[in-house]
Amino acid sequence: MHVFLKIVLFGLLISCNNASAVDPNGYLAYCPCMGRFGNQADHFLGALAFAKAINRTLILPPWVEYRKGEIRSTQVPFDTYFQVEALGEFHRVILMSDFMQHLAPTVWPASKRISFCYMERKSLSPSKASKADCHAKDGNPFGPFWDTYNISFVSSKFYSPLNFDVHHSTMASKWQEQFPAAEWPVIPFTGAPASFPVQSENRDLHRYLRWSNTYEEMKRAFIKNKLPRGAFIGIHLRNGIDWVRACEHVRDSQQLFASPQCLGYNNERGSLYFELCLPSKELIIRQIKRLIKSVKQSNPKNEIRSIFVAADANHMLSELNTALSRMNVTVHKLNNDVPHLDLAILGSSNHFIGNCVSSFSAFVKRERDVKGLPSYFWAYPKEKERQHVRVHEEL
Ligand code: GFB
Repeated sequence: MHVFLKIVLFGLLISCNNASAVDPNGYLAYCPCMGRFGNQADHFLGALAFAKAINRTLILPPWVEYRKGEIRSTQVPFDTYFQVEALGEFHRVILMSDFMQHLAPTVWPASKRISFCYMERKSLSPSKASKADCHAKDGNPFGPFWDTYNISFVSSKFYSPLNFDVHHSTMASKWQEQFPAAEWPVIPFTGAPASFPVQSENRDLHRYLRWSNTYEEMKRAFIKNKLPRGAFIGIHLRNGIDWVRACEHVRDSQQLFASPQCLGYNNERGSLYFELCLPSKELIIRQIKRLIKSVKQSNPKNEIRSIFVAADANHMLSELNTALSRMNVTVHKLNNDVPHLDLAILGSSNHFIGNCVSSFSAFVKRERDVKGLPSYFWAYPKEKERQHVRVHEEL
C-alpha cells in the first residue's frame, strides 16, 4: 500500500479508537465562564490538576471570547491555540466536540445531563427564580457556551461543602466517594473547578500547554521575518481603560488578579502598590534602557537589537522609538490585534518584562519559567527599594 495512504489510515484508526473508548473513571466538563483569556488559562491549569486528582478524563472546553459589538460570546475550539497531544503526557483529555459527537450519545444522554454548582445560583429570569437550580445556561457566556454543543440540563446538583483544593486535604477522595463514575459518568461544572489566580502548586502544569502548530509557525515567521537578527526584549503593556479603572482597586487590596506571581501568595515578597499595576511611561523607558545596558555588559555577544511590544491599548511606539534610537534598538509590534500571537512571541523573547498584576502577563511568565527563560515585572522591585538594595550592596 502507498506509504501516505497507510499513514492516513493509521491516523484515522487512532482517532476512531480515542473517540470511541469510554473512560470507566468518568469525565469532567466545565464552562470557562469567568474573565478573558488570562483568567481562563489560570482556571484551566487548576481544572487539569483537579481532573487528574479525581482521575476523570478532562473534557477540553473551547475558549470563550468576546467580540466587539456581539451580544453572545464566541467559542473557539481548544486546539486552535494548543496541542491536545501534549496535555495527554500529563493526563487523559478529550476535545469537547469529540466527546459530544462520539461519546455523549451513549455515555451522557440528554435525559442524564445534570449541572453541578457549589450552591443555588439565582436566575436572571423571574419565571425561573423560585426553583433551586444552578441555572447553568442563564446569561452570557453561560448559555452560548453550552449551546455550542446543544447541551441543556434537566436538573442541578449542589456540591457544597466540597471544593477543588486537592493539594492540601483528602478532597479528591471525597469527590470520588460522593460522585462515583458509575452513577455520575460526567460532572459538568457551571464554572471552572479551580481558583483564580492559579494555585502555586499548579503553575508548573503550564509545561503541557504547548502552542498549536499554526501559532508556533506564525510566531516563528514573525520573529524571522519582522524582527532584526539578534536578541530581543518582549514587553507587555496593559494600559486600556478597563485596566486603568481596575488599578484603582490597588489602594484597598493586598493582592489584585495575578499579583501573587511577584508579591508571593502571602505577600512574602512585598505589598501591592500603584506602579506595579500601572507603571508610568518614564518608568517603562527607564526599565527597558536599564535592561539593554545590563545585557550589553553581561552578554556583549548577544546585545539587544529590538523590542517587541504587545499591548491591549497603547503600544507607546513613538515614545519608545525616540527613547531607544540612540541605543540602536528598533521597536516592533504586530500589524493586527492577535492576542495569542502576542503571547507566543513574548514567550520566546530573550528577555521579558510584564505586568505583575495582569493574568495575560502571567501566562507568559509561566511559559518562560518552564522553558528556563528570564522574566521581570514593571516597577518590581519598587525603585526606591531597588536603590536601597544597591546602596546596601555597595556598602
Ligand atoms: O487575559 P486577561 O484576563 O488579562 O484579559 P488581565 C485581558 C484581555 O485583554 C486579553 C486583551 O485576554 C486580551 O484579549 N489584551 C491584554 C491584549 N493584553 C494584550 C496584549 O498585549 N495584546 C493583545 N492583542 N491583547 C484583567 C482580568 O485582565 O482585566 C480581570 O484578569 C479584569 O478579570 C481586568 O477583567 C480589568 O488579567 O490583564
